[in-house]
Amino acid sequence: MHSNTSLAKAVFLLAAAAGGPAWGHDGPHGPHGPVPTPVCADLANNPAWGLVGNPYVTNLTAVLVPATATNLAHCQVDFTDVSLAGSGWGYMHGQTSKIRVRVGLPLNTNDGGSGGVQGAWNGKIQSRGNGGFAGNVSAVTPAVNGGYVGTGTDTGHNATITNPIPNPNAPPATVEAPPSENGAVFALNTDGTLNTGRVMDYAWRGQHHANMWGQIVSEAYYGRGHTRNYFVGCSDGGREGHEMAQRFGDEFDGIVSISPAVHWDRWGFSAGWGNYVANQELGQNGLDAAKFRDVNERALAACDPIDGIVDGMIQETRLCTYDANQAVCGQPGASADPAVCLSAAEAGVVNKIWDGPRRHHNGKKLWVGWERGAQGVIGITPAATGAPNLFGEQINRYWVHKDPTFNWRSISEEAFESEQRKLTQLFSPFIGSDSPDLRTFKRGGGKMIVSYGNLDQVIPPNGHYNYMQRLFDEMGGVSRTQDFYRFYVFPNATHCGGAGMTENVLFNALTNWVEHGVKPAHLVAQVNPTRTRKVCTYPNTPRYVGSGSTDDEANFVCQVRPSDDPALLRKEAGLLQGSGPLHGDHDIDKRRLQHGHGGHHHAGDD
Ligand SMILES: [Ca+2]
Repeated sequence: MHSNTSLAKAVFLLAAAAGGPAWGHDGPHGPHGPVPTPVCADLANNPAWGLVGNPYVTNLTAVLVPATATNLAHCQVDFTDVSLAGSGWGYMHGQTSKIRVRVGLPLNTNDGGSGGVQGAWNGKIQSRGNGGFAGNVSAVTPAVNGGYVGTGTDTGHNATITNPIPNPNAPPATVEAPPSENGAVFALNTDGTLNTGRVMDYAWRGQHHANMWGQIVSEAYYGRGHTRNYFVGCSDGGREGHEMAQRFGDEFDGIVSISPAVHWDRWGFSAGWGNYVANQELGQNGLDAAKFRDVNERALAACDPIDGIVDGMIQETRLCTYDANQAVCGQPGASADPAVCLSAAEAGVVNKIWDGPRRHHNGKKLWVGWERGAQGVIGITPAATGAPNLFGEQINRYWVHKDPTFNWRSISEEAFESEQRKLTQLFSPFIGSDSPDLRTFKRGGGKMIVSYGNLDQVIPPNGHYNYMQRLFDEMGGVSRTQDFYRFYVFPNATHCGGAGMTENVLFNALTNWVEHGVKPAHLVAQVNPTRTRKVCTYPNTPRYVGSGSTDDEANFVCQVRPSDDPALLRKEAGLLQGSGPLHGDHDIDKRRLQHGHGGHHHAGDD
């Protein structure tokens, strides 16, 4: 027993004597009667609280984390979820899930918490998403500091397990081989087969389990259920948020999804298109990052006035059609510096990067390109090595070719399309995360706020306009979609932030909507210390009223539009679509997780 236990009991008995609430949780019995809630350490010591002795839980710890300069004190519960086992769930024979879960709990009254509905708790849960290939337990303190129970997870693989081997096709100089779980290799078994169990844990099960555990553990710790269930994530976490809405829509009240990596099977590989083009047309060293930076600066400057305001920002980057040939050495608009102006071949490559991959036989768009003006686009650096976009290249190397030393340079521009198609065919059912069927989520009252920065340098934001049209089609039109799902494009913002695209702005709008019924007509971005801007609900657009400072959002109105600009949508027509999500949720529910039985069966039963 923890040394604080008797004190906690005394505190509770005093509260009960003073007419404090009786929570009715059927906890352990002490010498002086029922004890409704534990202290933190009890969660890992006493079977009465449901974690100790649960066969699905291993490596269990529960510790009080003291306050720091930036974080509030909280109870941190860590364990590994081994609830799923065997080939029926996609693992190797004899293998189980190994989803590391962290639940961060604002202190309950026993542990000295106050100010909330029980201790320091606001009664709500906020699950926190991952980035990239996950593999590290996402931090819970941003949730806890706001009074929320926070959950985090590594989504079922551990990125600190590495096994680097020399790469005969450098760069990169080394690659990871099984049993490494770092990067995309976590899904490759030591026998060279694909571990679809680990893929599904990464794709949706890991985050879903973390959220369910958050509900289970908070009920034990506070002796009462949660009032609201939220999910917040950026990048891969934004994709996870879409998976939660698509697969477990009735379980969530609200989701913030920033720069979401939906169409994961398409954007990830196609974002590296520029590397394949540069490799073929410019050779080993590819396109110099300094040249790419310069031409993007020229594009930004050229297109800045399109929106009527010269302010260093392009409101609608899709309207920018700047041609990189204007930046070819000797052209009037080019840099005088021979180190950064472009050759004709380089200009051709830059135009292809902005355009995106096209179908070989008819020239139609395969996937979207990068927005003009976006700096630091992944993979276009450094010239000395011509390193590929490792994200998309890894997917292809480990998951499609299942070969750690597969040479990405063997893929020609012409072959790119078939590589992309293969990838989508194999993995869109697992991780496309782009089902537009959000009926369950909408019916349950769920609300979703989604954002992109129009200068995103990691995921080309243009792909989400395609998802929005599919969502409008599926969910009954623009206004019926806006009833529960609102999309905001922040000008000048980059991946996961910048130019006033902050989690706070988005999450405050979400809770105001969920808890007070206030639909956000627009958001307000603090673009820089002296500039605010309205960010309108897609497809509405901001219009300057014609007087007053253009640095004050009050001088803009959101123009209501029945649809996005048809001419812009036509330019992206015919993008490659996946085959939709794998049928069924392929998961167990909260009761089975909580009671530690029922998980060891074959997929198809679910
Ligand atoms: Ca402008």
